[in-house]
Order: sequence, then C-alpha cells, then structure tokens
Amino acid sequence: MRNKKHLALNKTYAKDPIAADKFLWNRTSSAVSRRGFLKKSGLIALSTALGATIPFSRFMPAGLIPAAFAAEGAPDTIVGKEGLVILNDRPLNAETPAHLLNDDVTPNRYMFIRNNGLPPDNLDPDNWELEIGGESCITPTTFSIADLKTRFEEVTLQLQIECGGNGRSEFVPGASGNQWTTGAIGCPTFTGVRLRDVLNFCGVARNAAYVGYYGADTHTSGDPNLDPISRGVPIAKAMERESLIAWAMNGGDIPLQNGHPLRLVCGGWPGSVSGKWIDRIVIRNRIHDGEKMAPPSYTVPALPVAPGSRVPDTDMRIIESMPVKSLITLPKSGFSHDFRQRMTVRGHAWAGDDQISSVFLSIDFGATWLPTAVAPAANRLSWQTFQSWVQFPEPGYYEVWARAMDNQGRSQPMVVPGWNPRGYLNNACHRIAVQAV
Ligand SMILES: Nc1nc2c(c(=O)[nH]1)N[C@H]1C(S)=C(S)[C@@H](COP(=O)(O)O)O[C@H]1N2
Ligand SMILES: [Mo]
Repeated sequence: MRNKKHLALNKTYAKDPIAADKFLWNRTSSAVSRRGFLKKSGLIALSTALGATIPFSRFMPAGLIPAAFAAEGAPDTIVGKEGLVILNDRPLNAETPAHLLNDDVTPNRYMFIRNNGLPPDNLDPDNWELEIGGESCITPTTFSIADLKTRFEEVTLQLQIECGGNGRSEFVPGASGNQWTTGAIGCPTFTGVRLRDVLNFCGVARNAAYVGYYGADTHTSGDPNLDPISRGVPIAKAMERESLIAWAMNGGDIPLQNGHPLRLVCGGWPGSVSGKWIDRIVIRNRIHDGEKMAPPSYTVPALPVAPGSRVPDTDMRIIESMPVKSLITLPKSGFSHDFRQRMTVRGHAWAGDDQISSVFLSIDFGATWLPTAVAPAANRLSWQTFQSWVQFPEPGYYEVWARAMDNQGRSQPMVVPGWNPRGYLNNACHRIAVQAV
C-alpha cells in the first residue's frame, strides 16, 4: 500500500523515468473495478494516503487524482509521456487519450506503453547483443547494434502497433487484464533493418515455421527464470518486407518504455508480437512456445461463443492480423461547437495486414453516413488519416460516430463484437460527444 512517504518519493523519482516506474501512484487495476468505481482496497489505500476518509467516495470517478495530491505536482504522470492515462503501475501500462493521437505520425511521447514485466535498467546500447538462433537457424550468430547498422540495409517505415486487448473495457461480462479503452494504438515511424535480411544472413532452414523473440525485461515476481512474455509470428509474417528490427522511433532513440535500444516491429498484428528490448530471436520448426503463446493469452475462440462461456484451450486460435478499426482524434469528446459553423472531424483508420477503402461519419446515431477523405498510407501497415466536416442542424447534444471499411469489404460493428474470454479484438465504432451551441 502506498502512503504519503511514497508520494513524496514520486517527486524525486519523477525526474528519472526508470525509477519513476517503481513509484508511480495511480489507480491500479486491482484498486478499480471495470466499471470504474474504486474498490474497497483502492479506497482504503486512498484514504490512508490522504489521511482522511472520503464521505462521498461513491461518487468519485476512478481516474480522479485527488486535488490534495494534484497540488503536490501530479504524481501520476510518466516523464516524457505526459498526458497518457496509467492503467497499471506494476507492470506499467498506460494508454493515450484519443485526442492526443491526432498527429499523422504518433510522436514518441504519445506512444502507449504496454509492459508485461519490468523494463531492463542500466542497459548499455553500445554493448547490446542480439543473438539469432533456434532449431531452424542454420548459422546462429550474435550481432551488436553497430553490426546490424553496417551489415544490412537501413529501412524507415511508419507502422501501426495496437495491443490485442485495446477496447477490452467494453466487454460484458468483463475480462481480466488492463482495461484499455481506445488508446492502445500508435503509428510512429521505425528505423532499423528488415528482420528477413538478418534471418537470411543466419540461414533459415526449410522446416522453419515460426520466429520468436526474447526480451531483456524481467518478470514482476523477480524470478530470473521466468519470461514476462516471449511471442512471435509465423515465418511468412517474419519474412515480410515490413517486419523490422528497429533501433529508432521517429528518428530518435526508441523511448525506454517502448523497447530501447532494440525492438521488433511486426505491424498490423497484436502488439504482443512486436518484442521490446530484444536480445534473442529464435527461428523455430514449430509454433513458438514462449510465454503467453498458449491459450488463453492472445487467442480467441475459433468459433463464436456465448458471452461468459468457458472455452477449452483446444478451441482457441492465435490472433494474427488485427481487424479494421478507426479512431476520431479531432475534436476531443465533449467538445462544444458553434452549430452555425462546420466542424472538422479527423482521425485514423487501420486494418491489420490490409488497407482502408473508406471511412464514414454519422451525426445521427447511424441513421445516415457521410463519406470522408482518406489519405493513402505512408506505406503498407501504416494507419490512414481521414478528414471531413459535419454541420449540425440545430443546437443540442450530438455524437459523431466513425466507421471504417477495409479493402476486403469488412466493416466495423456498431456494438462490441465477438465476446471472448480475454477481451481481445474489440473493433466497435468509436464515437465522441459534441455539444452544439
Ligand atoms: N519484451 C517485451 N516485449 C513486448 C512486451 C513486453 O511486455 N515485453 N509487451 C508487448 C505488448 S502486449 C504490446 S501491445 C507491445 C506494446 O508496445 P509499446 O509498449 O511500445 O506500445 O509490446 C509488446 N512487446
Ligand atoms: Mo498487447
């Protein structure tokens, strides 16, 4: 339980992003129910920290940082990631509010953080080693980052990374895990080398089936024999020209929390396949069997199930390409707008391995839909920006809904789709509230 002493520590550690991780104060998933109310445990912790009970606690929104603490200097922010909403502090998980994702290319500070364990500290990029091996690797080889830079062609691509659990908070019955709303998505540029160039250099055996990664982060238990996560992709996805081993994000170092000094990026698939802090890649002759490869992690029922069902592992399939989705990033939900003026609406749409063919907007709860201008993708596996304007007929409360369609003719559902035990793949339409005045 955190007390005032720890809060004071926050201020000191706030200068040091690594240490700040360990002393972040915020709602933790255990202290807050999925409906957003403070649970008893969270309430006790909060009251202890405040030194007083909270008579109206039942009205207190879960994300609220008591003014008493806010005055001390917002202890809940991640240095270099201000504005992100922290969902869990150990491991650190933080999502980006929709309106902060308005940039065409997601800046480093607005890239969400999804950690399964604790990031490495005291890392030394100059002496970082990436080992390529596995039973289907012909010549296992170890590379420094300098080796990668000199031996292989450098590539820069804009690539979307979306956590498989983005949107989890909307499933009923709820699923355990971080209660992501809409903000576990980002699309920065990454610079590195093609994974396939490195794999081919080391020799890919004919029986190669899968490529798995290991990272230098540690399990929250502190047990050095446990991996927080070790996932991967089928060999075909690994060999795509957009699958990268990256050392830079938006032209600078990858932020520590996003995988500095080296990460894998396999865009369009659940973010969990894009390993951070990677120090080992294995070419496997079977489906990789690292941590969180097996059900229920990152798997969904092969066939639809009734909400709340218990699904046997054998009926679960590994999530591959992510579904079509869109996000309204301008204006911010809750915006107040002069109804006599047109209102610009902007956002992004993406569709896993596929492209977006159209994005439509509705201001009348889906009765009618207006087309938008959808910009071409910077490259394959990059989200696409849409823009249009709407005009409200009279003052009042409106919602703007966005609905994207991919080039396979698949569209977003209006309501939360296919319930699954762990709450993955919610691609329901995004909607924002607008007050026309
Ligand atoms: N080593 C390592 N790699 C990892 C993770 C992790 O916890 N450890 N999290 C994965 C998950 S579940 C996601 S969604 C993405 C998130 O990337 P980001 O934190 O840079 O947004 O990283 C993936 N790679
Ligand atoms: Mo994820």
